[in-house]
Amino acid sequence: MMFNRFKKALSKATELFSHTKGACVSDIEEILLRADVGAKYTEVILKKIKQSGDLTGALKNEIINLLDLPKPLIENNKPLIIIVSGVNGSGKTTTVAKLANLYSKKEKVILVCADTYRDAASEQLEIWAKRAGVEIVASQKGQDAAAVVFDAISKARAKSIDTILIDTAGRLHTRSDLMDELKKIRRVIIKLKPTGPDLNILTIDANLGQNSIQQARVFTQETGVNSLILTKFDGTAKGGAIIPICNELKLPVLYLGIGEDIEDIIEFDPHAFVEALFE
Ligand SMILES: Nc1nc2c(ncn2[C@@H]2O[C@H](COP(=O)(O)OP(=O)(O)OP(=O)(O)O)[C@@H](O)[C@H]2O)c(=O)[nH]1
Ligand SMILES: [Mg+2]
Repeated sequence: MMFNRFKKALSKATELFSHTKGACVSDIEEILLRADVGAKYTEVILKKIKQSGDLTGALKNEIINLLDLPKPLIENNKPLIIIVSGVNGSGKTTTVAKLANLYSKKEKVILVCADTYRDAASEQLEIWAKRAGVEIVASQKGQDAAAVVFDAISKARAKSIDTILIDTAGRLHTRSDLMDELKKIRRVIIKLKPTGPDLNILTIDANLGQNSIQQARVFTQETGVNSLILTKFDGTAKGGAIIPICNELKLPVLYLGIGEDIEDIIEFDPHAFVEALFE
């Protein structure tokens, strides 16, 4: 079931990788480059597999190795705090909604609207919250986002919430005032929970491929991002960029967004991913 959903969502990338069967090294090189694996990691992979008698098998193993990065350790120190940031339109709101829906099957979750820039950001999140059947801490446009987060965490503690999911406003990594806002939100979280946000997730639109690395690096360095979710994976042929993205940033991919609906998210597992890719 999970495998089939994976296969369907990866169909564009799979189309490319299915041609690796029986291919020679130079064919594989072309496929990797077309999938946006990039020159550096294509070379790394080819070097490793060149001498192998089973090129496809070696290729699969090498890709798994490159994607298998350690996930953040989560201590059982409730409430779990998850914050999602990223550039405009990268899929933050859809992603927090999907996570709320997923986690609420097992625990008590609240959504927090710390996007105080966009018109009707709270209303948009409210609609998702209803679909997921979870509560929301709303906010007003122009409010201090860090103050919203402070209140939300205090409220969540009073209500013994298990997991707090914080949606933030879209921002370009070059806008230092907006990056400062994210830093302030993080400081507020650390004040209430000294270990900081348990998951500090950056959403990346998979269609950007390798172009996303520079902006992701700035988010990571400035705001302590500790994991990634690649969104819109369903529509991209550049899926191979997942290799340079997580290796350059040294960050694990936790989930893939594979559609616009609330259920369209899949936990990332390098083995299942590679099996689906080569189907
Ligand atoms: N196909 C597809 N579309 C997605 C996915 N995730 C989000 N989208 C679409 O991408 C668009 C932007 O999604 P949002 O969740 O609003 O993005 P955002 O990062 O919150 O946007 P801002 O708050 O404006 O920065 C919407 O049209 C979503 O339906 C995905 O995994 N697959
Ligand atoms: Mg949003």
